[in-house]
Amino acid sequence: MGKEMFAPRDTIMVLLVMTLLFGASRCSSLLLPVDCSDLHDHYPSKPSGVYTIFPGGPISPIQVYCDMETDGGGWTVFQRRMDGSVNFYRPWDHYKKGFGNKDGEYWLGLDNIVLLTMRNKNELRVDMEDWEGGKVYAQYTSFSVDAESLGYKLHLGSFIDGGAGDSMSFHGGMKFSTFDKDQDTSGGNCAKLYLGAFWYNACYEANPNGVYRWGADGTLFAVGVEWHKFKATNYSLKTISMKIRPVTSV
Ligand SMILES: [Ca+2]
Repeated sequence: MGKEMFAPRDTIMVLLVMTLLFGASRCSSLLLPVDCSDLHDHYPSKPSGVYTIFPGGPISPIQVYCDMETDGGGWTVFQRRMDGSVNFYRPWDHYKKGFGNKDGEYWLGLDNIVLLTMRNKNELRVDMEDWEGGKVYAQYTSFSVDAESLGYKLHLGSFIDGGAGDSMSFHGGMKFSTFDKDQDTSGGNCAKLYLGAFWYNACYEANPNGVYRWGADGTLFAVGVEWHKFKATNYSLKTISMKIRPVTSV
């Protein structure tokens, strides 16, 4: 009996866990991580990579790239540019739902970003790299995005400089704009002018969803993947990634 008990008991445990899993109205953070930070808390040795998270509950899994290295790890990446393989000049519906490849370039989708930032206070980190090997970042003490009915308005906290300079505060309080939905504060259409999609003001200091170009290029004015406080106008970055992580209460 002593020998036999082991396997059946494990089976019963698995069944019990499955019952809890599918019967629960709220997801368990241990079994169904809500974000990369949750995953990192429970499995600290997991490397950076693509994981499944459940910010909208157990019936709506999404795949995302988790940065498990930068500043202690646990970052949920919602935007990433690295090689120009994905076209980011896309309409509203694409920015709402998300597009691209999770192990490469992608936009996670505004609805997912809303879900990820509505529950807890999150910080934002933007890592970027130029074509000369320079690596810098910009960080913000809080980051959240309102629902679509409010235009996906951006809320940003205080800036912390990691060498990039502050090119994002200019976009705080702005609604999101794409070429087919102009919610910027300019008389023109910023998304069409600068071939991107963002929380445009009139128009931008950061254009992370612009056209991927190989460094300095002024052929078309300011349409690149730009961060003005770092490399000024007409310099398209080699990489940029935008990531969030819950802030532990202070
Ligand atoms: Ca406009």
